[in-house]
Amino acid sequence: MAVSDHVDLETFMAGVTKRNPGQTEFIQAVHEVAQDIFEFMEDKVHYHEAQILRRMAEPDRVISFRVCWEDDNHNVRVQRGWRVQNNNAIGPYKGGIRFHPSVTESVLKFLAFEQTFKNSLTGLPMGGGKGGANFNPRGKSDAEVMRFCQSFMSELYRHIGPNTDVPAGDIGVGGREIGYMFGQYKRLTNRWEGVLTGKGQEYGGSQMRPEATGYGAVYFLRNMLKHQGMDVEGHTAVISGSGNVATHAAEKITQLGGKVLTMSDSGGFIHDPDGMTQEKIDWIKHLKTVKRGRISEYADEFSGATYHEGKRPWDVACDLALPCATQNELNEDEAKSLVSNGVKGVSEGANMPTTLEGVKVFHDAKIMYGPGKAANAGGVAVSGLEMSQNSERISWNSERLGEMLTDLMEGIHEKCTEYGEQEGGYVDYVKGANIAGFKKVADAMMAFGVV
Ligand code: NDP
Ligand code: 2IT
Repeated sequence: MAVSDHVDLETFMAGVTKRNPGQTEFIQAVHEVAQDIFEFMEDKVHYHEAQILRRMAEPDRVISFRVCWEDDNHNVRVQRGWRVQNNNAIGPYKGGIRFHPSVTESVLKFLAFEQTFKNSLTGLPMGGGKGGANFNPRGKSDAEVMRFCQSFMSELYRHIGPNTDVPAGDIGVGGREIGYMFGQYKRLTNRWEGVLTGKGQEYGGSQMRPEATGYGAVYFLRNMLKHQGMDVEGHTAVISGSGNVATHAAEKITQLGGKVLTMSDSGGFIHDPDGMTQEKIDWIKHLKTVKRGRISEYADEFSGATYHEGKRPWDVACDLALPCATQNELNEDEAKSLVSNGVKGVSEGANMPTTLEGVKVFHDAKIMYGPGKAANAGGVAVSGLEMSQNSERISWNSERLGEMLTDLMEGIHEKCTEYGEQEGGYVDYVKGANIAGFKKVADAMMAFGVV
């Protein structure tokens, strides 16, 4: 069959849209990848004939289940849980679990699809998966969260395993939830094994895992800046979110001599023109993980800081922007605002935080733009290292893991430039990440034949 006989991008996307009605986030994520892969596959008939991209955009399986639990007032509550096992060509399914009221099958399918490319980029043997539930941890007691996690794991445990599928944290799932879920898995199976990552240090967790995503996103930004002869030092940064990824990104920017001006949550953002210090960042970590408070409280605590209710931080002038909260939190107008205020580099700690239109604005303006699947891969990379340590029954120290994380992020940056460097030196990191991530998984799938 001649190459021209194969479906084009438009026909391919029409099929994806038809087969996944209403799943806007999933369709968006596939579209962003397909644009680059169709160009890359133009002269590669074998990928077309094997329908490789179509197969990658069809999860191996989607498991959906009921999660019942009892709240503190003895009301029976019912949530929906999922695990999307997207692709295990290059290793066991691997990816986080998200507890948030906005979780739908579409959201988890997009995340599992993205994870497949991200995990491939790390160079470690991990396939792509994602799970979660439409459970809202906000305002719940520890006991309620524990009962929910136990009920969630009572179904999930039969679908996962250290060589099958290894979940971790994501939005609404941190050390506390991983602890409850690991405890339930162990109780149900009578096996201690590395079935989850992001575990506590006392029971097989890895040093540097809590820091890895945020630090990694800053290392990726530093690599992009270095490639153009620049550095983080002396630059201002606007960060969204105030969870695991955002606080560790803020910490690393600050350590490298940058000045963090903002943080946010779903209620609004705080602007601190004096910039953050380690002390202020530690205060936010405590606020969010122990007190479980709101970012608005920052403006009451630190003079000079202001709170902007219901707003996102992208109109604040800055050199660097790090969206670290959630998907589609930075749109076309906000991207334009960043560009007109002189932003130099954007590194995504979150998954797909910038809309397709926003990404186009950055590319047209030739802004250094690191997409989540490359920039935030440090988290899952250190999860991969946690799996290795669990299998070998050893623990590496944080110094060694810190070096490994730095090297892994440098390796990902190199892969992106290999496939993304344009004439004149501008790097299209989206294209680079998509093609490099795709190639490894595609070639593994080719080796397996039609399965
Ligand atoms: P956390 O739960 O620790 O923090 C999430 C933060 O984002 C909170 O500040 C939360 O505010 C905010 N947020 C969540 N949903 C929304 C929303 N709909 N609108 C506005 N703000 C929102 O999660 P993480 O820091 O772990 O995750 C943040 C992002 O990073 C996600 O996109 C995740 O997929 C991605 N990521 C995480 C990795 C990890 O290792 N944890 C690895 C790679 C990517 P509020 O408290 O108001 O809900
Ligand atoms: O989006 C992500 O990469 C994560 N939430 C981390 C996944 C993991 O398995 O560590």
